[in-house]
Amino acid sequence: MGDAFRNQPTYGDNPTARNRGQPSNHEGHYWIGSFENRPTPQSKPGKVVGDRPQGTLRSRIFLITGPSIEFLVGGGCHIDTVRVELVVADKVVRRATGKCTETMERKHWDTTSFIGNKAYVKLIDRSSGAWGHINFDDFGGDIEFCEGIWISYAYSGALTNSFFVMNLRTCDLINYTSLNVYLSIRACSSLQDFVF
Ligand SMILES: [Ca+2]
Repeated sequence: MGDAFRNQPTYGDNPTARNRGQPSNHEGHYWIGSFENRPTPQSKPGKVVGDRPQGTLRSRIFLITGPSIEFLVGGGCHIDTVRVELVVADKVVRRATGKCTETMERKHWDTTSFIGNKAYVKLIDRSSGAWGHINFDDFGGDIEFCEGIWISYAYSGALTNSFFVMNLRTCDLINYTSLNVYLSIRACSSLQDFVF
């Protein structure tokens, strides 16, 4: 939503490309920075969109599988307007922001009480003022994103065909056929048995 993340992700250490003196400290080739404007290696190094654009960006749904998730965060330091959120059951349960430097630092969140829950991460940029941007990268830890899921067979006295569609955004079962079937499905990478 909004414009702040329209040109993301950003390629390479774009702050250093404009001699900012605050290296991004990103992992790999790309990261997210709502000040930056270098979406491809071919884009001109050092270009920015600046602090003016605002917007939000949310991840796909994932399953929290353990006590810790981690990421790199940088950019602004005003948590009321620029931040990273962890959302579980429609509630914001963790928040983090930067330290008013482009250089990202590693942050850990204790997710012990959310193990087994579906969640997503939301990036917020609701500032057009100084340090009105958020940097984010290398999200990981005890999470598993939903991957393609499906069903292969059903049993209701006799082997029958069954079918369903997994909504990969919500991990929810959104359609199926057959009644009284025993379905063995793989949801969010966790093998689970469902009886309908
Ligand atoms: Ca902004």
